[in-house]
Amino acid sequence: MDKNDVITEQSGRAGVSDESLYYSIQEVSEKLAIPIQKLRRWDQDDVLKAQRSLGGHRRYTKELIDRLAAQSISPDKTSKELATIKKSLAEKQRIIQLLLESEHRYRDLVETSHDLVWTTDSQGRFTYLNNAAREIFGLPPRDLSGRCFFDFEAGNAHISNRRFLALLKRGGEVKNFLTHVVTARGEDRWIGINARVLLDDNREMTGIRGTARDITEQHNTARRIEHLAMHDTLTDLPNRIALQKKIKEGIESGTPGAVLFLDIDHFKYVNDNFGHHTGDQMIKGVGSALRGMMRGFSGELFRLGGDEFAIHLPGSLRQDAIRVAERALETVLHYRFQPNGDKGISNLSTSIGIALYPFHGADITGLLSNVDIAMYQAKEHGRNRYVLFDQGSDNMRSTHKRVHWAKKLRDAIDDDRLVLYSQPVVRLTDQKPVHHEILLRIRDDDGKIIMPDNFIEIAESLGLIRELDMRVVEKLLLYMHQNNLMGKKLRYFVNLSRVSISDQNWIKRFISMLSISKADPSQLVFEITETAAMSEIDVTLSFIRKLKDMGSRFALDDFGAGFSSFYYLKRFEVDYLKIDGSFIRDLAVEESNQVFVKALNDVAKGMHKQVIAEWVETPEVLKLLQDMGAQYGQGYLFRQPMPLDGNQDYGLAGSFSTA
Ligand code: G
Ligand code: G
Ligand code: MN
Repeated sequence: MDKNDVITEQSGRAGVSDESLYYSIQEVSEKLAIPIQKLRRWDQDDVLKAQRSLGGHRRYTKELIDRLAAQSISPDKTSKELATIKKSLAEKQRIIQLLLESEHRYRDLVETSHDLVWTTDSQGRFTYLNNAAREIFGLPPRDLSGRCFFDFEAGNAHISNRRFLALLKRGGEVKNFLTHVVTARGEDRWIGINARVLLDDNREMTGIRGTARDITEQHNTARRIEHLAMHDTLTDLPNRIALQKKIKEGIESGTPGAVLFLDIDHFKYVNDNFGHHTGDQMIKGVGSALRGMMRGFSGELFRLGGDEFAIHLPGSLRQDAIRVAERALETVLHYRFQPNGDKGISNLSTSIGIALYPFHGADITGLLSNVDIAMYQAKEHGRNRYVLFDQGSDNMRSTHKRVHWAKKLRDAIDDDRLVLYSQPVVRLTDQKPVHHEILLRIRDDDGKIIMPDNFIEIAESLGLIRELDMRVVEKLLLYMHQNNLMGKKLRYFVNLSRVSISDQNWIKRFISMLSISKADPSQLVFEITETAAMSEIDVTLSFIRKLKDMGSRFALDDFGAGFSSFYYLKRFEVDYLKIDGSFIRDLAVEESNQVFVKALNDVAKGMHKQVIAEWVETPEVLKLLQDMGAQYGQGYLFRQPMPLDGNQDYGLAGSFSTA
């Protein structure tokens, strides 16, 4: 090897540049009387570090080795004592070298770190900062000495900074503390700080040391995601989730507050007649009008979806809430909407419900459902008004019930939780099931079966019965199809509400549904209650005629419960009369009922209508009916209503209990 090879270590430190200044490991071993093996280990362990030649051989500076050799004693005079000295010397050497190296490494790391490394005195004034200070404070480290974090705090960051100091003093250490600073150049920075208190021997605080990192980007991303989750994209107003969060905070704060629900009146009209885009524009417009209005109040506006807005007034009572509601009514009333070039849609109005917490609900669900109810009341009372929730009002209660059921029924329809039950209609002579009546039930969220007397009336008043009736027939047809029951002699009796059969649109849909289904309409018998049929005779008659033309049959349900039925009986052209159960159940003990039922049966026969006696519960009643010559019966004696699906066995053994 050329003795003048110039070698530079990769690290950049000077390597062996002139071989004449170095000893080889053999030479050192001789001079210091230390085995080569040991020298190698010392080198590895940084006890006595060698440099390297181009060929990779260890080289030791002559100067150092000579100095060491001069201090050491020749090998033949080696005593234990001397060995100890040598050892301690080597140890010292090792420590010095380690310190040098680690200091070096440490400096490198600190100076080039993207993280800010800082120390302060006991007053929090910077005593050291690395170069990252430029990024975080916009100033070089030297310009920052003597200053402190608080000099750069942004907005209300001083509040959190006080907390930071308190935490630090209490715990001695703080990790990932988030604070907001403004750089010397005026830029926003979010920084995360780790800090540790420095103590002297007396455990007095001498300063603080720590790191800090610019996390502006992560912070902004997190905030953007949070914003998206908490805001409505159309209006950029906070959304329902945000409202719930705020109300929760309000309730938990222990101070009362108010929540307003605003629902634009007849928004559906705008949407249907001008298109969804225009609808959206209008929502945006109303939203910004309301937002403008809210500048005069200390509260927050939310968009819940569709045409629904909400206002949260933390710390407000009834008076404030009413004032805001009145202003909101005016604002919407005066708002003029101009869909691109079209003439403005004026006369917008809104209905507002108000509820106060904790008075009208101390939990979110209760409170929101009460605001909802108050809003529905405002609609019912003619719109363009506000209604304050009132626990004691009957109106409110009935609205509550309606809102509750409206939701429940819609959910049941959407989730397909309508369950069909069936009860056989038997021939009384031999009690053989010949037909079936379909009876609707709803499976509740928790699996419980809800009986129709809980919901039919409400479904009628909400108009939802139309959907229920339609679904029941659809489900029945599907069942008949899947079980190969189409084209059989079996007839299914289905109850239809007068609300359904007096709606021309519904009739159209119903007939088209029947035609598409390829069902044989003659397998269907529609039951209409006597009273219902009477209330709108013309409508009922036209419906009956249409379906009879298709082959379906009709039954007059609950017959006898109404009046003047005989007179109309002829005109109705129904095929069956179902004698109201209240006359049948006690037939054996109520003689007057026997007379009545006998008369009904005779008249019906004379008119060529078939009679079905409802609620046959005992063998005595059965016997009486047989004696009268009544044809059909239905009742618990034969079988209780059972789920249609588990119904293949038409026998009488009814182990089901449904009532
Ligand atoms: O099923 P019972 O099982 O409790 O029925 C109670 C009432 O509910 C009956 O008067 C019946 O007419 C009505 N009803 C049951 N199912 C339906 C249905 O599918 N549609 C309508 N409109 N009424 C039904
Ligand atoms: O549609 P209509 O109102 O006819 O419905 C018949 C109702 O009578 C259903 O609620 C059904 O569950 C119920 N029912 C059927 N058989 C009997 C019975 O024998 N006794 C009594 N009390 N109710 C019955
Ligand atoms: Mn019925």
